[in-house]
Amino acid sequence: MGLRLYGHWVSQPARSVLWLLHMKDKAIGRDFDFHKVEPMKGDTRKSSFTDLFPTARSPAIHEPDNNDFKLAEGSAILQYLCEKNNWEDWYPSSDLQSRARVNEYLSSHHTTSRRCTLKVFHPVMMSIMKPEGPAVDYAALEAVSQKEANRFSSTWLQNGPFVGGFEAPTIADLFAYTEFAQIPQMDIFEKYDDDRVEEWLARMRELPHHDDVHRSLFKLTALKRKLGK
Ligand SMILES: N[C@@H](CCC(=O)N[C@@H](CS)C(=O)NCC(=O)O)C(=O)O
Repeated sequence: MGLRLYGHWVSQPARSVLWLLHMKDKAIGRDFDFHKVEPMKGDTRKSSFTDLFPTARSPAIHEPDNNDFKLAEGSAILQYLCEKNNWEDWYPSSDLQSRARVNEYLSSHHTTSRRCTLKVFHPVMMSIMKPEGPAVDYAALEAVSQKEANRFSSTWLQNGPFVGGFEAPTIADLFAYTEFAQIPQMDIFEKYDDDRVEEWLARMRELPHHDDVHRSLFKLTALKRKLGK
């Protein structure tokens, strides 16, 4: 088996990678091995993981038959898979500047859109895992999310239907979507104030395999409802 992917379906960057693989008709067990790691249970800090991936973060890939190649970081993995397989529909190469525009988003993602997970998703996740803990301040989480979405809209959705002004989605959209979409998907609030963000989310939901790759998140939302969180 050529490719091993380490990750978890609730992880945003792992979902983005899994979504791309599914849309390229790559199936678990046939085209790649999926190794489930649970960061919340400390799996990414175990030596069995860090010996392979010193960054101690999933998603990560390993190609034992390809110079024993190992790579972490969701955006680097998306770029690598597209370049390796010539998936130019997801990572445009028609001109240098288009690809640079996608790279620009991917670089900015970690200090912008990723806040949706670090500042919003994580506290909600903790409240599900430790239901006896302090109540979540949903109004504060909504304020953070709306601010981040407004910034995303004015920076990336100004010039066209997809991130960076493209007419079709790229790996930048796959990477951004899992951050912004999870918040309404988890009932943290109903919708974004910014219409461009809502329209973009709706376009992305139409992509093949959307529901397949989000199934674990839907289950988590069902658990959150059951706990009254
Ligand atoms: N910059 C990384 C972030 C990856 C990341 O935050 N992974 C989480 C799971 S979603 C993780 O492995 N956390 C382990 C830990 O914090 O110990 C990427 O985009 O792939």
